[in-house]
Amino acid sequence: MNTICAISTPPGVGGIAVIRVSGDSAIPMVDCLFRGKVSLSSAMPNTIHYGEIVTRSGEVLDQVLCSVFRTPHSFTGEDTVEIACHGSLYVQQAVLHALIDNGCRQAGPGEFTKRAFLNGKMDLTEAEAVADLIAARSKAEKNMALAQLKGGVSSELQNLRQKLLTLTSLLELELDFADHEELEFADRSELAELVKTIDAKLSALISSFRQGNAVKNGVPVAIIGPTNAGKSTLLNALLGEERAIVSDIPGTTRDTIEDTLNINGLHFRFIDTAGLRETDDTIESIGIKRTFSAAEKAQIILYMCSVTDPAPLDETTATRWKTAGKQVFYILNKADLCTPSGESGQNDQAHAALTNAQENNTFLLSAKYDSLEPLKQAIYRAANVDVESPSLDATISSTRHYDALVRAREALQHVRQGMRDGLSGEFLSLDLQDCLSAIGEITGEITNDEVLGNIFSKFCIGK
Ligand SMILES: Nc1nc2c(ncn2[C@@H]2O[C@H](COP(=O)(O)OP(=O)(O)OP(=O)(O)O)[C@@H](O)[C@H]2O)c(=O)[nH]1
Ligand SMILES: [Mg+2]
Repeated sequence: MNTICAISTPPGVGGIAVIRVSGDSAIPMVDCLFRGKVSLSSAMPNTIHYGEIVTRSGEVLDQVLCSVFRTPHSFTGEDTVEIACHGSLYVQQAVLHALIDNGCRQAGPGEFTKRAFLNGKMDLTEAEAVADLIAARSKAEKNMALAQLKGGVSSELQNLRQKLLTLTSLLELELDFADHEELEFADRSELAELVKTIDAKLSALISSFRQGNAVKNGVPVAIIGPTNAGKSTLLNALLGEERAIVSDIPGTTRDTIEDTLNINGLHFRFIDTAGLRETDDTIESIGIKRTFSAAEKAQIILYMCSVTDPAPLDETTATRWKTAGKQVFYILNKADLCTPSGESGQNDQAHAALTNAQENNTFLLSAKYDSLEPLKQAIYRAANVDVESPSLDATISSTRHYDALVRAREALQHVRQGMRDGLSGEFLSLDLQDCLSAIGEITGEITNDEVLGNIFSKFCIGK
């Protein structure tokens, strides 16, 4: 059964619901159930028609609007009807059943988008962008998915592909004239330049993954420090809710606690952790191990201690985090307990020491009483993602793309090495083919059922 149908709006009651039907018989199948001024079979493409849906047994199910699209000018590239009915659960299900009784098949997850891909309406990166757009929770995610849907990533890859094809054809031309050694179509230094350019492009795409991944999954920010510093208080204040238990008993937080926050249209994952201290308690020790593991995974670390008990971060750890490319902020909490300057030499000294050592990355604040807006803005800047930036247009955010690009670059490295070793064009073009096919996997020029099944099974039904 080639004509598929599904409820495309979210499950549940709503103002309206949309049921999508696509395939060779989509228009006549809906037409059998439709009573309106004109029959849908004679309707012009891209028109909307008011009428009733009536079952074969004569039950009027609803008053609806049917949008009619004809191949190839529809999302799937096939004849399509979208039925907008009232969003009652009964009506939605009854219309769906009436369509199935009429010979339609219930669509699987992502089947409409899969058809759009198979019918050449979009390449695989654009099809994946549809799922990303549906899942977008922040402006940055939306911008990135929309750019990919509009072909931002595809066009970068097409450019690369074109360059690789030029390179391959130059080498192959040389092979054709292998007997005439005096003919040099593929000037080695020009080729080397071209390979260098392609390599730079591949590297740029590969390194955009860090940013793309952060946008898609949320930038991880770990709150770390000694017990009782006020880490859980900070998490709650940032989120504006009592997410973590706060108490003056050291060691209150035993496990990592994670929640998300949108700052300026970018998604952040804040992770509160078990306070650091020497302990014999087995469970607390496990919690502290998790604290270090959260630090390893974080992109930004908020190292927090209290002015009443300053405990600067040890140099070795600070260096390790920074070397790993993490942004570290030092937060001296409970500023409300700071005595006026001069009266409490200990507090002032601690603050001065931290400030001098850590330059602008130190905040003296009260998680309990102060506005955290300056800290939030500093965290946003540290993420180094400009939500409005056009650089998001060609940003890789999918592990599948990243993996294929790394393979493409590896193949290209072999070409570079081969050229340095003076290998013949024959061998070089084998590696070039590997590079081309890795890129072809991303856009879907080279694919198989397993890969497609894997991609589209993650979609929702109705898309
Ligand atoms: N005066 C003052 N007290 C604070 C401030 N922030 C936190 N506290 C208090 O400090 C105590 C410890 O706070 P928590 O947020 O539980 O500290 P924590 O770092 O999560 O502690 P552990 O989970 O044990 O590692 C609580 O009594 C808080 O009310 C602050 O800015 N000013
Ligand atoms: Mg805590």
